[in-house]
Amino acid sequence: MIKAAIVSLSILGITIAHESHAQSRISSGPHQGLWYNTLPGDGGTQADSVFSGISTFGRLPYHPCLSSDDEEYDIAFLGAPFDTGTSYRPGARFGPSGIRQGSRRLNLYGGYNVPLQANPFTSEMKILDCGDIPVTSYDNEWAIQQIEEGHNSVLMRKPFTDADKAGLSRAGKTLPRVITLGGDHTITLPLLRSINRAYGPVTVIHFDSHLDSWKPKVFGGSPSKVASINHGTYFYHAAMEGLLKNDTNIHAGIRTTLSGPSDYENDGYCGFEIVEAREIDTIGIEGIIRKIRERVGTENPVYLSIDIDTLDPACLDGLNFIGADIVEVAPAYDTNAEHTTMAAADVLYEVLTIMVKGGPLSIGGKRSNEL
Ligand SMILES: *[C@@H]1O[C@H](CO)[C@@H](O)[C@H](O)[C@H]1NC(C)=O
Ligand SMILES: [Mn+2]
Repeated sequence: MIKAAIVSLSILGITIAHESHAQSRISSGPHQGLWYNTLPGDGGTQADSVFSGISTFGRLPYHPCLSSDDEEYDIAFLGAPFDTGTSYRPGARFGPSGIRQGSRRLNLYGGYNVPLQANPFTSEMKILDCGDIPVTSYDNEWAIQQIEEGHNSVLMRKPFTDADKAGLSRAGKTLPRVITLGGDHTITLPLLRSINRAYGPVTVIHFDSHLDSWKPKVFGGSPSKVASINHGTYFYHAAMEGLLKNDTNIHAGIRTTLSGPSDYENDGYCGFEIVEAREIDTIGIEGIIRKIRERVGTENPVYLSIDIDTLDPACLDGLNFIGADIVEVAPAYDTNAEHTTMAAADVLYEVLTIMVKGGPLSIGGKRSNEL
């Protein structure tokens, strides 16, 4: 569906045709006809090829949401360039810009997702790239607070499409969805704190090869309170803070070494079930999908967190996703061919399509297309 609502302004004799979020182009003057743009999102740059223009996620329009709230949206991409919670190789502070670079070609042919039978770039839902949360790299405690407040500011706004107003549910608050570009995995703690302020405890699906629920004394040694919050422990803190709905959360793709079997016990205490990577050989992909679906149910508000070391959650269409992140993309260790950033962008394209198919959120975080 092509977006309607073309607003024409006449300013000093110049006519600007502005299509609300799909595309814009030079429509008058001596160069009319010289430029063209047939891509379904161009970041407002009027670039006519995937290799030109300023990078936004999927060439979506950019709006600096943290400095201005005069643009509404249903789904916002938001960068969290933080990597000082990393145990081994830092560099994910460059993840947001890397993923945007890797996402340039997502809608080269129009963006229609064949298996999911939807085009997230041409739906009635409005999707923006809100830029990055400014995050200090000198003070983790401060940075984590910046991420929580930055995310919460973008989350707690009236969405472009009010699913409740359309009579789809009782009156109440309806929120946009935020997809966060990390950042190392530590960011999921402040993101869940922000989500908690909107939804209370949520269900988490976590794609990763590592548990990330380690007790601080096991992972990192915990010499201080600040050090105890890192990319191996944030789920432990999230569970202890009551941010997770116990017994509904699940990891998929686990293939980590442990300090011992007690790490799995502690993980269960934190509220998770585990799908190990090797289960692909026993129960297969279908079995894994079934296990995840049975664990989370179709009604719980689900937060999706994807560590780039596991891939492709596209089979999870139909769940009630209220937000997501992708983390640990460190372009410095990528190949020159940008394989990792492109893979990250592709994964988010699947997530975005699933969210768009669910429709705008309604009260309590229910997707309106399922009501
Ligand atoms: C979560 O549920 C599990 C399994 O029922 C239980 O063993 C564990 O103590 C619970 N965790 C918390 C933090 O309440
Ligand atoms: Mn992780």
